[in-house]
Amino acid sequence: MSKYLGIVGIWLLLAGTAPGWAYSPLDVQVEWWASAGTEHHVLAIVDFWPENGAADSFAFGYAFDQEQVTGYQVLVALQAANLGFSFADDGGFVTDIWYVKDGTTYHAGYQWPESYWSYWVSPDAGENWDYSWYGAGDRILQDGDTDGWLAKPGDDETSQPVVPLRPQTVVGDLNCDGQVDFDDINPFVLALGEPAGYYDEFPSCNRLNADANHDEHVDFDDIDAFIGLLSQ
Ligand SMILES: [Ca+2]
Ligand SMILES: [Ca+2]
Repeated sequence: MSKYLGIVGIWLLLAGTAPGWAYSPLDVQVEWWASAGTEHHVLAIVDFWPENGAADSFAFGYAFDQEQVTGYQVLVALQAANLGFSFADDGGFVTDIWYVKDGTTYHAGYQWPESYWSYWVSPDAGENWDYSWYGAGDRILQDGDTDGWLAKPGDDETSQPVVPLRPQTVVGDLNCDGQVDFDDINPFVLALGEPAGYYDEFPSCNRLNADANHDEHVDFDDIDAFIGLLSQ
C-alpha cells in the first residue's frame, strides 16, 4: 500500500465521524483506586506544578455506588484510603495537598501570589479542562467525570493540569499483537474516533499507541506518522 493510498483510506474510514478529541479514563496512569463501591468511577488529577510535565502529576481514582459525589467528597475519600494522599482546607477552600510516593513527599500550599491550588473539571479524563466555577464542596461529579488540581502562581493564566498518561508500548500497534501492520488500520481509526469504543473492543490494549507523532494526543495529526510506520 502506498503512503498516499493509506492516508486516503484512513480519511475515508474517518469520514462521517466528527471526533471531539477525548481521553478515555483508561488512557490515564492511575496511582491507585479508593473504593467505596463498584458502580461509578471518577478521577482526580493532582499536578503539583505544570512546568515539569507529568513528573509531579498524579491521577487517583474513586469508585462509589451513589449517583453522584462532590469534589470535596472525592478528596476526603482519597485521604481516607491512607495511601499517601492528604490535603488541608480552610472552610472548604483547599490550601494544601500532599502526596508521598516511594519516599518522596510532593507538596504545594497556599502562598499567594506565588502558589495556589486552582481547581479544574473535565468531561474526558483531562483532554479538555474547564476552570471550575464552583468550590469543591459544590462541584458534582458523576460517573466518568474528572477533577483537576493544579498548583500554580496567581498570575499564571494559561497553565492547565497535565494528565499522567499510560506509557506507550509498541507505537502503531493498536490490536496489541506486537506487530504494526495493516491489521492495525481499523483499530487505529477506532482509537481516533471513539476512545470508549476502542477499549470495548480491545480491552487489554493501549490506545495511546495511536499517538504516532508523540504529542500525547491521539488525533488527525497522527495519521501521517502512523502511515509512515505501516510503510516501514
Ligand atoms: Ca498490531
Ligand atoms: Ca499525537
